[in-house]
Amino acid sequence: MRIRFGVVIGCMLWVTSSHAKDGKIALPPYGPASPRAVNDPLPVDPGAPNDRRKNRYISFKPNNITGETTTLEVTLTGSLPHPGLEGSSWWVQPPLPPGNPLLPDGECVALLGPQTTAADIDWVAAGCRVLHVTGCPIEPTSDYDVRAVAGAEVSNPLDVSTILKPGSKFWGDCVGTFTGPAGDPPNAWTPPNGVLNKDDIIAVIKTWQGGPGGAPNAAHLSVADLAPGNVNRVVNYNDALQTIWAFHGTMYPYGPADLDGACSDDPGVDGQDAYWEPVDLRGLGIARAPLYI
Ligand SMILES: [Ca+2]
Ligand SMILES: [Ca+2]
Repeated sequence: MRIRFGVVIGCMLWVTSSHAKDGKIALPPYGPASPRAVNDPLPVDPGAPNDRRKNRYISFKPNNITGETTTLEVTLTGSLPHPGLEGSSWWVQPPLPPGNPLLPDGECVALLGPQTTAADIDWVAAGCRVLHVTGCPIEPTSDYDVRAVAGAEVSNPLDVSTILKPGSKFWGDCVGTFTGPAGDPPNAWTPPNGVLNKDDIIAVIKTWQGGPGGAPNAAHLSVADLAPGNVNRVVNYNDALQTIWAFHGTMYPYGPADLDGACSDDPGVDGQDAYWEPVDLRGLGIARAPLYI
């Protein structure tokens, strides 16, 4: 645990600026009144189904001190899709209402947004033993630092990364292979294997068909939810088609994220606009025909 001096200096400058502007000293927009120790966020337990790299989610344990609250900051430290955004930070918003059929008990989903709307939350009491964070800033082939903040106290960063680019392509590698009923563990997808093939496409389609009592080879929501740029926390035809396009060589199509954590140029409400534009696949002069659903 340590005090992050950049935050302290930033707060001093911010307060000074506010004072000079209107003669008042405003309180910071988050955090309790008194600094205190804060636990470091932790990786998901080794061997757990979510202990893996993903495309559009990062997953970790908030690990706040029992009965106390923290605000979670996510900083982009490395990016192949948008290196110009490296160093940018967004803040985890309140967890979305529970009940998503693709999420086990004790797991939550939250979006990224600006600091002004950051959530100061007892994440464990909120039922978020594991937190899956998504949004436009979470992209494949990227690295992030996650810090917990409580007043002036800042945790050590937890380093988390999304998938490595598979082969000559840059995204869509969701899983490895399906273990089957005799596998160890049985009926589970192994972690992304650096290859984008039929198994990744099948995993997304089976998750789309899944849900409560659905296909036994459905993947986790955070594994199969790839689209649109402003991730919608459901797995449907759009996620399946994006995986197919990725298999055909289409590069990651979304972003960059803005300061609010949104994709300002997200192609359409559900990404459909991207399908209407013929694409020259791999520069070979082969135009992809529009696909109608
Ligand atoms: Ca794969
Ligand atoms: Ca989706």
